[in-house]
Order: sequence, then structure tokens, then C-alpha cells
Amino acid sequence: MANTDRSTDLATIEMLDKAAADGVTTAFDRAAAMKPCPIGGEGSCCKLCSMGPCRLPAPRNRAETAEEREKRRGICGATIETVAARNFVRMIAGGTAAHSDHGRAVAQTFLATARGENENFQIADEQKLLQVALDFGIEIGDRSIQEIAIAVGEAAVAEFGKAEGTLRFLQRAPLKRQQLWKEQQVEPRSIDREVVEAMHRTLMGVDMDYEHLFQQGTRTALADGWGGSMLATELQDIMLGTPVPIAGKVNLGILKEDCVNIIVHGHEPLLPEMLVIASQDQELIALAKTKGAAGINLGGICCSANEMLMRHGIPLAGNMLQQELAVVSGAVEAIVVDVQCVMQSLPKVAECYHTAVITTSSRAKIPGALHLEFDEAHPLETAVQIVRVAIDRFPERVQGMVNIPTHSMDLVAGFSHETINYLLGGIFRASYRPLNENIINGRIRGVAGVVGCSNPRVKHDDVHATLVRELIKNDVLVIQTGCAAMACAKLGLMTPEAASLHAGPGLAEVCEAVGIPPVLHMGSCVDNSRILMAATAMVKEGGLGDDLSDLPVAGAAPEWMSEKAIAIGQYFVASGVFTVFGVSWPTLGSEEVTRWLFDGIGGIYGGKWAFEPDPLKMAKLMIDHIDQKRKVLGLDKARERVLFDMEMRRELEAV
Ligand code: NFS
Repeated sequence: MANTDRSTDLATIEMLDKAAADGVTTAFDRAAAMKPCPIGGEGSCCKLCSMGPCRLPAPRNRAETAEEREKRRGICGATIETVAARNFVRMIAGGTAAHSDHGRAVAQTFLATARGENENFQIADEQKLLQVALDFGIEIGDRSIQEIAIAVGEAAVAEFGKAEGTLRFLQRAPLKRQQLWKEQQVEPRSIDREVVEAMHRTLMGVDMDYEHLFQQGTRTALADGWGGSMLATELQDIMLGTPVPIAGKVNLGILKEDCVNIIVHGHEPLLPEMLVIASQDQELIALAKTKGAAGINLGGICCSANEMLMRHGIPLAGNMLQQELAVVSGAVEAIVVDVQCVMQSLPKVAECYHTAVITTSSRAKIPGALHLEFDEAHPLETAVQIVRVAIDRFPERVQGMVNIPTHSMDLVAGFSHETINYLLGGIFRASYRPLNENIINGRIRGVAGVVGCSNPRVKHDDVHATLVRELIKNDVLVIQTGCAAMACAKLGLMTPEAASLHAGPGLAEVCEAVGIPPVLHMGSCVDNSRILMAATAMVKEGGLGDDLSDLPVAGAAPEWMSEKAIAIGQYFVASGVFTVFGVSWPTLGSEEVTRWLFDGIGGIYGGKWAFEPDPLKMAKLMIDHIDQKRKVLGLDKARERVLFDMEMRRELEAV
């Protein structure tokens, strides 16, 4: 396959050409060489015990007979429904564990900071601290900020393993939704407990009723979205600052030929935060100059990148599939990784260049990488050590191997749910009213969250971009996180100018009046919790129904690959959101389970899943859903009526 068919991103194509010339193999090559296993891919493989693994595929290209259907069981007698559901629930548990372990690390550092045991971090956003304290039912009175922070920190750490009650952030949801979760008995009790119970119930010989299995899958996913992920986002904001709109750059063109280039890749923002400080340290810059460099240039890959961009404007080097390609540029002195979405091939790729691959988490090592563990008590020291390693590598750079792509793009990021409030409502009357009103009057048709990964099984960035362009063209405001956000940012969709170039007339009008792009970057994947909060704020503002499932909104992960995406999708569905995934669908082996996820579950939660790899068809599904919600709300007429007379224009500009 030609590299131009593998990605729409010009920098990626250029680096794939270079990788081939340098004799370097990437994920794109491995994906081409290895077909995905069709049995595992559709959820029909059970390897939970050593009586198997059992393969339970349906006959290909013909209908299954009743007799064949009955025989499609594992050695233990498990049906294909049970096998597909167990596999799916285990994916949810894996994803929830990842986000929540990140959340726990943040909560522990938060508590240490509050107690004065970690001088590198502080309480940066007191207002948010008070908000979380209120949500947690923690007394404020005349207590000091430190006392409140300690109480919040202790309560946050307890959320992971408390013995009684349910998660505190569930109370943030609309009342109707809370009631529904109670009725369905899916209120998470503590985060760890739900993951443990999901692993237990999916073990050989335990839970065998797929709907019952999905009840635990749902409870586990809710422990992610309204638990681990939301805690990570909120406590990071309190410690590191709540993002506000900020200009940045994206793509491999941000690497600088004359500088020591350090790429931070992974997910937890605490060490990256220290690297931001270390890379600006005058002594270290002077040291870099003694080695012949003009300075130190920091860039990011994946969600660490999103975190550094949202708070400091540090450029994004690229999304998940670009991690190897950053090294292939020959201009990266060090790639620093922690947890999640890191490829084991990095040290192998780095062998061809001078790049140091540095692992930093106590939870993750890679053979062939240098391990410099992040010392939570002295995080800045670890960061300084890392920057020194990178500086020392600079003289080893092989000039003939350097080829930095010229492509980079401007973007505006930093749209936290609070910022949207201020931007639309104004600093003195922060409110979601203008957003709701523009949805009610039809200028904005609805809101779509387009999130998730990159995946070499589809044309890189292309599915994201095609979907998002189609949505904004149809006046759907798009909010994004994760690698999806980077895909669209690279194509210029996160600049204010994108409104007049790509958005439909109604959406463009609103974006131009407020000065925002039609596609808003809300952060990393744990920040999908910001989307839950934004949607909840829309419900609470009024005029769009009284539950999340009433809103004209939809979600998608068009190029997903990680189990984390499945956990996110499930908590969106259980929160009432119609959610479409691309690439492939992991329960297709069981028609019954798939039908239940695509339809039956909607009868309970109002939100349901869909699978559609074609981005234009995906957009149609989402827009149809949005239109149907508008109809139920009685807003279909309003949309037809939008005529921009002078008075409306003035009113819009006053927004
Ligand atoms: Ni999200 Fe962030 Fe990217 Fe997918 Fe991986 S980086 S947490 S999982 S690949 S979006």
C-alpha cells in the first residue's frame, strides 16, 4: 500500500517514506503484514481457562442452522453470548483500570501536596477546590484552603476503595439520571471494587447471563467516567490550573533542527509538568548551548501532549501513530514515556538513530529503554535528570539522518467546560444559556463529541477528519479529546478561521460572533469527563429536556483501538448518549449481544451503541439522531425558521 493511502497527514506520509528508506519498520508496516484475527476480532474467542482456548465463530457467508447455533459453546458450555459479553466487559474493566489508576496517582499526589509533603505542586485553582469540596459534601465554613484541600484529598483517595456508599461525583449528574442508575443498580460503589467485580464475574464459571454481565460492565464504566477519569481531571485542574483558551501548534514540524528535542509521550501530566519547568531552566539551556544546541524544545505525543498544550501551550508533535515517526525524524534526543498507548517498538526504532527512550513510571518498563523512575516526592529532580540525558545525546545526532517534516498547524485549545461557560456567557454572567439558545433557535443543530485513538487498520486521521468536517458543515458543534483532537487540529479545524471555511452558516455565525473554532479541544481522554460536565450543564440550564438522553448530542470514536475507548463509550451510553464506533466491533460474533448493545440497552439508558466504519454514514447516523432528539423537544420547526435579521445579528454579537 502506498504511504499516501495509509494516512491523510502529510508529515506522517513523509516520515513513513523516510522510515522505509532508513530500513525502519513501523506499526503501519506491521498492520499491513498481519491480518487481524477474525475470531478474536468479533469476540468469539474465549481464552479464560486452559480447557480452551475455545473458538466459537459462526459459519461465514451463510446462515447458521439452529443446531449449529446450539452447538456453538465453549468446553465449559459457555454460549457465544456469554463469551462475547465477557470479552466486552473485560475490555471495560481494562480501560477503567487504566484511567482510574492514573486518577489514583493524581489523588495521592494531590493529598501529599495538600499536606505540604510535596513542594513541587500547589493548589492552583482555589475556586475549583471549593466546588469539588461542595460536591463532596465537605464542610467549608471558615476552614483554611489547606484544611479543605486535605479533606478533599482524603475523600478522593477513598473513592477508590471505600467500603460503603456510592461514588460522590454521581451527584453531579441530572437528578433523573441518578434515579435511573439507582433503579438499575449500576451506581458504582468504589472504583477498585467495580473493576475487581468485573474481573470476577467474567471468570470461567461465574456470571453467564449477558444482560447481567453488562449491568456490571455499565457499573464499571460509570466508575471510570464519573469516578476515576473525573477525579483525574478535577484534581489535575486544581493542582495544575484549569485550562483556558490557549494558542498552540501541532504536528511533527514543531521539532526544531537546532534544539535539543524532547518528546513526552503517555498520559499522566505530573512529570510532564515538571519537564515544562526543567526545559525552561536557564542553567540547563546554558548546558544545551555548550553542546552546540540553540535551546531545548519540548513537544508531546498522545494525552501527555494534550495536557501540556491545554495548560502551557507546549506544542503537540502528533497522535498515537506518530510516536515512532517522531523518532524517525532523526531529530529527537529523548522520548520520555510513562503509561498507556506506548509502543514496545520504540527502543527498536531508536536503535537506528541517537534517541534515548526513557521509561519513567514504576508501573511500566520496556526492554532496551533507559528507566529513570519518576520520584513523586522529588519530581523536579527526575525531570532535570531526563533533560540532562537528552542534552548529552544532542552531539550524537547524525546530521545525514535528520529530516524534520515542514508540516505544522496552528490551533486554539483549552476549552474546559468552565471556559465554554465563560466564553459563551461572558465573565460576569457565565452560563450555558447562549449555547442552549443557539441550539433551540437552530443555529447550532446539536453537539457531537468525537474522541478516541488512531488505528493503522484505517486510513490514519482520515476517518476523524471526514466525519468532523461533515458534522460542522451540518451545523453540529464538535468537541474533541485525545488523538481524535490532534487529527482534526492538524488539518486546521481548530482555528477560528475554520468556522467560515468549513462550518454551516448557523454554526459559523455563532463561532464568528464568539471567536471560537467550530471544533473545540477539551483535552486528554480522562477529560472526556469534561464532556459529561458540559452536557450536564446544558441540561441544568434548561430548555433541552431534563436528562442527558434528551439532548441533541451524539458521540463517536471513529478510529478507536484501546480498551479505554470501550470503557468511555460504555459510560457515555449509560449516561444517555448515542455513541458510534468505527474500525471494527468486538461483539459481532454474537448477533444477540450486538443487537442488545445497538438497541436493547437504549430502552434502559436512552443511549446506545452503533458501529459504522464509513465516516459519512457515521455522520448521517449522528445527525439523524440529533434531528430526532430535536423533534422530540419540538425544535425541528425552530431550525427551519432561522432567518438572520438585523436584530438577531445584534443579539448574536452581544453573546
Ligand atoms: Ni485515549 Fe490517550 Fe490516543 Fe486512544 Fe491512546 S493516547 S487516552 S487511548 S490512542 S486517544
